[in-house]
Amino acid sequence: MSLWRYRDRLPVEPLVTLNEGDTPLIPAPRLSERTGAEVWLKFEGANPTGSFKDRGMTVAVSAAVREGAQAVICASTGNTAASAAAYAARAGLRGAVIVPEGNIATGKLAQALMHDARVVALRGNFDEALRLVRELVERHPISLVNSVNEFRIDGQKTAAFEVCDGLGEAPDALFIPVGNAGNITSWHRGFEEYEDAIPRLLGFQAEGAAPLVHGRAVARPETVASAIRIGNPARGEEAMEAIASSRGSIRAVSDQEILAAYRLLAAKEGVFCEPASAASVAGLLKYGAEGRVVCVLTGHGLKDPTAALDQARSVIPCEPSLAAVEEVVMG
Ligand code: AN7
Repeated sequence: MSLWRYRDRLPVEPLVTLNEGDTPLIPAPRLSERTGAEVWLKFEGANPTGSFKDRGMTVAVSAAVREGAQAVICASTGNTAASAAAYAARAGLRGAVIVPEGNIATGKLAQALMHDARVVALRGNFDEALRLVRELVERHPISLVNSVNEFRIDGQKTAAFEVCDGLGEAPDALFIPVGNAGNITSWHRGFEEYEDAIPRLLGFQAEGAAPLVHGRAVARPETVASAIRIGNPARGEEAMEAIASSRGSIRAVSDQEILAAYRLLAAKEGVFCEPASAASVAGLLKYGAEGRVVCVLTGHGLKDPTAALDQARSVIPCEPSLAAVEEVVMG
């Protein structure tokens, strides 16, 4: 099974696919107990490259192949780069990714390099990278696979279909991290096309990178959640309209709140996501919820081993004797 079971609602044929989608919808008993809501986690880290980006990339790269593109390019905080590199490799296209130097998680960098993309570390941030690739594709026949690409949005809307099919109806609210605001736009489109009630869309940005919360671009965004370190979201206006029409909201969570949710998910629910993904659960814990709610966990925890090792307990060194092992295990 893959998201291509919804192919009648997608604009291209599956020319390039790694069987993405069909990700687990996991009940969260601890979070439910804590909040009083019925909480579910949509674990998008289970996609082939470990993030929701694969949903959009399979459609966007299929379209690029249909159109005869020779290469695909994106600016990225990391996950789009990993996904674009994988699908370009699969398609036999050249892949180029522009990432902010020093601000991309190790796993994502390893993926982009292993999939043999040309990886460019820009001495600038994501917003500058996106501006440059948008100019570049004006001059060359390269397909831009950032979420400004409509095919990306169409692919990513299938997550909403899966949730509605999984629960039997749309949930009351959707908690979701927001960076460039492509994904929240996609979920909105998905719920709309599913022809069911649209849940309240509750988007969360990191405090130091919250342009949509403040209503203006942030020149120097900062957050531990490198995936959403974005100061000028490409789909900001569209997302704000979607949020308003759903009677939802966009709010900020601090890095501390993000990291607390990140640890709680791993330690109490057994679900390991990356820091940016935990912004949805940080929002749930900070602002509360009622009814049946879904938190989108956009990327896998293994993407960012450095963040994990920073947050977790230390390993316990031990001499190779039974007494010593007994003490550290049972003590
Ligand atoms: C784990 O990879 O923008 O609001 O270049 O990787 O649709 O941008 C990643 C974004 C949330 C925010 N969670 O989604 C990129 C990039 C994770 C992410 C988001 C991203 P959008």
